[in-house]
Amino acid sequence: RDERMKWWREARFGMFIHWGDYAQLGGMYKGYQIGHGGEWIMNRAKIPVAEYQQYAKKFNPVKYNADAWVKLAKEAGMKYIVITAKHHDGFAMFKSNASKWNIADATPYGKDVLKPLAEACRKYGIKLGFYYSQAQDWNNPGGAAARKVSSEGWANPDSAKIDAYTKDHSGHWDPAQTSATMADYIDRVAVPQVKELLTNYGEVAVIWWDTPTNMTDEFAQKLHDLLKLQPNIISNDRLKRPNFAGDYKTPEQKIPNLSELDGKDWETCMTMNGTWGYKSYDHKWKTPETLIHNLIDIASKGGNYLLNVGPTAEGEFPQESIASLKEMGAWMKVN
Ligand code: FUL
Repeated sequence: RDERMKWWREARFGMFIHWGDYAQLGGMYKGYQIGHGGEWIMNRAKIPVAEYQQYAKKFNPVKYNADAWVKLAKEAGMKYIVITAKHHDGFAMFKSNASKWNIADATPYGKDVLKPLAEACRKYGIKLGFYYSQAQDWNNPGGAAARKVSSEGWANPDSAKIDAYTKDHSGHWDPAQTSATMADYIDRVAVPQVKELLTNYGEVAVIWWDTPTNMTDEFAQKLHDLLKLQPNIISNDRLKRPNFAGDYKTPEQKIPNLSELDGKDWETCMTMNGTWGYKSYDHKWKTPETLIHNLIDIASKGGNYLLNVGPTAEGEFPQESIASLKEMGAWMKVN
């Protein structure tokens, strides 16, 4: 394990990328600003499955340039990238034979976006990791849904009714979501997709699981067993608690105090503004000074900093993120 963790322990700084179909909504639904991260919009606004899937028909990120993204990460001093291969909305950012709900089959763009990213990472010597939402999946039937009430501030006349429904249907808001069991979903979607991710993109350095809603040890074991496809892969601690601790802990949006450190490896993931997935109206950007300060604080305590970028639906990083990453890179050069 020490051997596998070596590069990661030296890395200190990585890029998180939350990118998906939700970028098109930019946090807005029917004229309302929907609370929570932009990537949660389907859940927070309780958008029906058929309606949400219509957005993919317009998802066409023609400005996507993997080379430029990886080059910028490299220049900022980052050593690895973790991208959302599939977030909770179940939308695969790769060509998948397990579900048509993927960027190659469901959008006019019609191409896998992970392939060029994997190539660019190899070119620049950056390690590549995949975020995969193994439990929550709001579009592929049988996937779990964390129960959250409708977004505050959204004047949906049906909210009370929908919230009552989700309460009785373990978080789901559309009958289409419960037309299969979670066991079916694990066998037919999660397992084959993770297999695809660990087979079709060359070396995968990290798998970043998330939100183990309704996971069982049996489901977790099936996914964990696939890691043998990548002998050097490491994984975080979010597959299933407590029996699948993974290789490192993942404090979210916070930097642990010295007294909280227990000798285990850890990585703080953090947003640059207030959202993981793109939101057109979130301007709460941290200053480059704050970001550099955070990096120093984390590195001095022995952790890693996984700093997020939420690209637009056109496939571009927000200007503010680009500017901050450039400033961080300039600072790294002189220090
Ligand atoms: C959370 C997720 O629910 C968020 O959307 C985001 O991906 C964050 C890094 O992890 O638990």
